[in-house]
Amino acid sequence: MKRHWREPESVEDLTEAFQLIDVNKDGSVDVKELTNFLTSFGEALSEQEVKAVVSAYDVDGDGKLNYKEFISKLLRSNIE
Ligand SMILES: [Ca+2]
Ligand SMILES: [Ca+2]
Repeated sequence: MKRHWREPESVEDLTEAFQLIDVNKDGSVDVKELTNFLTSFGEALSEQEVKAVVSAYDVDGDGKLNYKEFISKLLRSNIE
């Protein structure tokens, strides 16, 4: 099943996206989860590219994006 990734426009969109991406429900999105998610939307990103995205948003440096990091960074990048 291929769907088109659309830019999240609201906190609700992002919350929904976060829950979809966080497959193992541990409260954070890791590189593997994000790679799988983007691939399912037809985004051909390598693991290295996804890693770069994650580290750009990873405030506390644990290599994963928790909900707060995910929401605040993505919202800000959309507003700017
Ligand atoms: Ca997870
Ligand atoms: Ca983090």
